[in-house]
Amino acid sequence: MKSVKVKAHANIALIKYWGKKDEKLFLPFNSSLSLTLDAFYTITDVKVIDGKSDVFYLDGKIQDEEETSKISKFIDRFRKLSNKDFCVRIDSKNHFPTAAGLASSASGFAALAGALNEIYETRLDKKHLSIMARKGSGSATRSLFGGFVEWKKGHDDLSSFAEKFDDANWDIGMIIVILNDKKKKVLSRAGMKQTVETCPFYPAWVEDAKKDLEDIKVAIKEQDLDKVGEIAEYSAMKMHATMMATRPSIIYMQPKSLEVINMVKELRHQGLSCYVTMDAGPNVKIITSSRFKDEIIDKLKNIIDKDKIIYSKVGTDLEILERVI
Ligand code: 2P0
Repeated sequence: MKSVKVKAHANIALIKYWGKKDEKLFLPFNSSLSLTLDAFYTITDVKVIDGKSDVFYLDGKIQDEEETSKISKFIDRFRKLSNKDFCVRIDSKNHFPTAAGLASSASGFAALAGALNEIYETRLDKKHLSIMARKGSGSATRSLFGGFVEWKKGHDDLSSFAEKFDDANWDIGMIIVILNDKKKKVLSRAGMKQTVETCPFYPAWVEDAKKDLEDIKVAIKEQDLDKVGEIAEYSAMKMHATMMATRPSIIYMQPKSLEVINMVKELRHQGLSCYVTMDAGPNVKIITSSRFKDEIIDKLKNIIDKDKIIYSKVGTDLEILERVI
């Protein structure tokens, strides 16, 4: 029986993607740039089955019709491209809390796209696979690659894709502070739409993101942790400002998030290189390096359970773990 097992890592944007120009094609208003994380990943098994509909297991639980039909629509793209109409059973396991603002959809759709490319023998190269993954979830387009990854916004289906910008073969990593691993209230997709439609500052966000992207690319090439962190923090805080200035306002930050942010600022004042970024949830990610991480984690332990603090190094490209075709 044909089967494939694929691993893809999560990514955290340093220059954030927030808002779609085209909701059907998942074309973003601005280009983004992320760091792939080693400690958070999805492993997806896909097997050919005899049935007339796909079967979808997430973290060991069979998914209902609604969830399965979303995935089936994504699989249909591969069925159409390959002219093969067989159905599949998917077993996807997230090695981190789902929907906690840690972008499990990114590694999830990246792993799924990688597995479907094998099982349907569509032979898409990484660029075209990234275009496919994008249509599952925007941020998934970046999770096919390790290191620093740029998602070029493009202007149509074929020009919007991600590619590796830099291997990140230097001492940079992230401390993930998990403040809430429950499903979030306002999903990113709805939050983005509301921001585009009602935030009066949104055009400024789009315009400013261009410069942030150019600046961070220079900082990455210089392997300058402080510059990279400073620009990333700026991008994240601007994104949260646009979310807050919607009608009604969207506030992902919680009191604990602010406590961590203030602690990071204080540690920075004391000379440690550390900067925050946040996504569509209350969790805080601290951009730092192995040199500073222990000292930062020690401080964090005063206010957060130690099992909710995870240091991650840089993750690698999508990996095919097993392939029986
Ligand atoms: C990012 N986020 O760049 C931004 C920053 C959250 C905040 O991409 O609608 O799951 O599937 O394209 O990719 C999370 O949103 O949204 C996200 P869809 P996605 O990582």
